[in-house]
Amino acid sequence: MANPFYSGTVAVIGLGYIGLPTAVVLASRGVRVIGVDLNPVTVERVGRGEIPFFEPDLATSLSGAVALGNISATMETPVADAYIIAVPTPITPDEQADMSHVFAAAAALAPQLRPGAIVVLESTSPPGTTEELSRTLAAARPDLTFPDDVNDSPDIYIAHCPERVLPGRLMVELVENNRVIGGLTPECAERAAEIYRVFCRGEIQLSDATSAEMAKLAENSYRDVNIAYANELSMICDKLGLDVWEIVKMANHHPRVNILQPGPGVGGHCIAVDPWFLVGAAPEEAVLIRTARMVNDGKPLHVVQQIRKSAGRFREPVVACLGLSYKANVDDIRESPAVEIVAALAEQEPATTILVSDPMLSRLPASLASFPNLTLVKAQDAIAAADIVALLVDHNQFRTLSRKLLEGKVVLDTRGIWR
Ligand code: SAJ
Repeated sequence: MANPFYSGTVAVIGLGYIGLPTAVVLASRGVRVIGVDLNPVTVERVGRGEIPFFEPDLATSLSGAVALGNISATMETPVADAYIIAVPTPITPDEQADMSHVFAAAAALAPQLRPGAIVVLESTSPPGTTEELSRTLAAARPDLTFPDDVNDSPDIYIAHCPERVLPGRLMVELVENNRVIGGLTPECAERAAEIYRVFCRGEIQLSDATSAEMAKLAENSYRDVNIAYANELSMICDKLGLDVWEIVKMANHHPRVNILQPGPGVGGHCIAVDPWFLVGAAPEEAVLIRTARMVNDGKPLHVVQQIRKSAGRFREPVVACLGLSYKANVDDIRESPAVEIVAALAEQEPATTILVSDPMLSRLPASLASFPNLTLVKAQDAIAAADIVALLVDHNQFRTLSRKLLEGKVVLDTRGIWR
């Protein structure tokens, strides 16, 4: 049955962590969705109704949408009534926003645009990107009119709708979270909102595109700065021989204090990346944001030093490193501090045996596979053989491990779950 709120066809460009769940949630509500991805394996798997990565509830929703016949996948950008661009926006090695995927998607969709189409950019982007996207599309299609100061009823409508969903809770948060939709004109925001009203039960706030871009960056930078504060406290406490977890717990009893949890560093494709877009947009002003990034980026090295210090007392040390993903209960290793720690340790301590365990992963990531002193094993086996146990990710399986296994071991619990 077609959706009563939106009857058009939506092409979702990029079938990754955000694009695929968005495509699925639209399709399962009766919208005809065409998923587009450059990766033939992803296209083939999605077409068959198989998820290319793990996310709770995604598999059942995808197979339901495929069974309804509402979702298909292709490598070619099709003609559609609406386009949602959800491609990666990483940073370059010198921390500049890499917008090449967004503009490659724009180049592929430009020839397909028909009057009345809506283009929504979901990818997290530096302020001004949606305006630039519009100018790029306008240059490619001089036969069409685009939204600008003089044209408030253009052929093409363009908006930015940043995603806000938390990996691990994507399918719930996609539906329940509030959203910001920033249009290049108010009419653009309203047109884009028609699509999101299909599945979003949260409040939809309408704004302009650059403010929406900025709001998203402000959210993730807020989180990064607050985690940096917790991480800095943990390094101060290490130096002073204090238990940071106890300190944070006590401090959080104050009615206006809510310190986040220290960890081995900040990973993932969002919080470890997006604040750099603000630093790039205003390098002289973004002092706190840049410093927070550096504190969080420095934390894995601090953990490596702690492990090496403990290893110094053993002749042939065996270290168990528990967890590789960037956070608990996901299989995503992008920007993972745990991977960085394990790689640095393997490189700096070639005589140390490193046993790695992660219940979310069936094999070592490519960046770790070539170290001769590193093996992926079950957690119990890693702990049993280890002198030192470094807990890097707070997966549920590690929380429930018997503490008896840890007796007689040097334990470095970077997540504070075994206290
Ligand atoms: N972390 C800590 N201590 C904490 C909380 C998190 O060390 O107290 C670490 C995690 O272990 C992880 C990193 O920070 O390495 C980020 O994890 P996260 O769960 O805080 O966030 P992400 O990156 O999974 O998702 C974030 C979310 N943004 C905010 O919470 C402001 C999500 O809503 C966004 O949609 C997502 O970024 C994104 O795609 O931008």
